[in-house]
Amino acid sequence: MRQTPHEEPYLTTVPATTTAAVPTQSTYQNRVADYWNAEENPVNLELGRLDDLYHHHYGVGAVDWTVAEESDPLRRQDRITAELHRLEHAQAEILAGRLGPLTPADRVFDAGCGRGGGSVVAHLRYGCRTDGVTISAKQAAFANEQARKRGIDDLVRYHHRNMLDTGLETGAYAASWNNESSMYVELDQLFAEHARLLRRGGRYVVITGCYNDTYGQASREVSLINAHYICDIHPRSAYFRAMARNRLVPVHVEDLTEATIPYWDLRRQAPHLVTGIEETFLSAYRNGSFQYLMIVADRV
Ligand code: SAH
Ligand code: GPP
Ligand code: MG
Repeated sequence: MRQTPHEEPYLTTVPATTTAAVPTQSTYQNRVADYWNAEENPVNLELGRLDDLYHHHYGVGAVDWTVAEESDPLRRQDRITAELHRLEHAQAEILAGRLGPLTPADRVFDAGCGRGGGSVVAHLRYGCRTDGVTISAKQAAFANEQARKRGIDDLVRYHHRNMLDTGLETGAYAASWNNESSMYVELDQLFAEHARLLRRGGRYVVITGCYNDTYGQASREVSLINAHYICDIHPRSAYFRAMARNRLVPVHVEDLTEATIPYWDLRRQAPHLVTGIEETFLSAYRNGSFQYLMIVADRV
């Protein structure tokens, strides 16, 4: 009997487990996992709580500045929280919009999925089946619990794995992405894994902070951001070199730097949410050493 695409490869080839052993994990990756297992910043949890879409990325688009002018202090806090969430959600939609067209029969791979918001956004838009991978066991468990509460846990799944070595099925994915997670890994290894997982003609999208080759080497601000998140921001050029070496051919490149500055301008004015990294991001963007970039590529 012919099985539906939904039943077919998924249940047999993608283990439902959330805590599979993470193979070949370096000491550095253990420290990264420690960071994300411990992370409970209000700027992430209070925003996510609004609609149970938990994002670990920044926002894009124009700010509604009336939120900061609100006279009632508690109401001002709430309105700023909601506005930042709206901008982070807009970022997720921009990325998801570049993955398509996709159908419910398609599978997508969310590399470095955080608490899972991006996969839910993609699923709600296309009905596609998603596999998210995070190096943090706690995040994978949290994201799976969110999917269960939404009743989509048969289609939206999260795995505690290394995105460089996922164990997911070769050539089974119509689209894949890294949303602010590529600065934790060597790009050649990362893109080799995407190229393996994507079918020919599949779509890859990355949104990232990168340092600007025209500035020179990494600036002081870029180094401070690296230290803050325990990451290793790559130069812009490294993305294109590594894509070219791994069968990923850019079809669209968008500098989102101008679009993300208003988010940071609002965030720095939110005492209930700031983490202390806000001024560094603003300086990095404004002195030209750092860029917020989206690259869309085809797997050939
Ligand atoms: N893409 C998500 C989360 C970004 S935060 C979002 O947009 O909300 C960065 C994520 O990268 C974290 O979830 C962290 O666990 C993950 N990460 C870092 N190194 C990783 C690795 N080697 N394998 C899998 N996930 C990794
Ligand atoms: C977003 O996570 C930040 C990262 C994944 C690391 C670095 C990203 C760059 C673009 C350089 P978050 O939402 O947990 O951060 P925060 O707690 O500051 O909101
Ligand atoms: Mg955040």
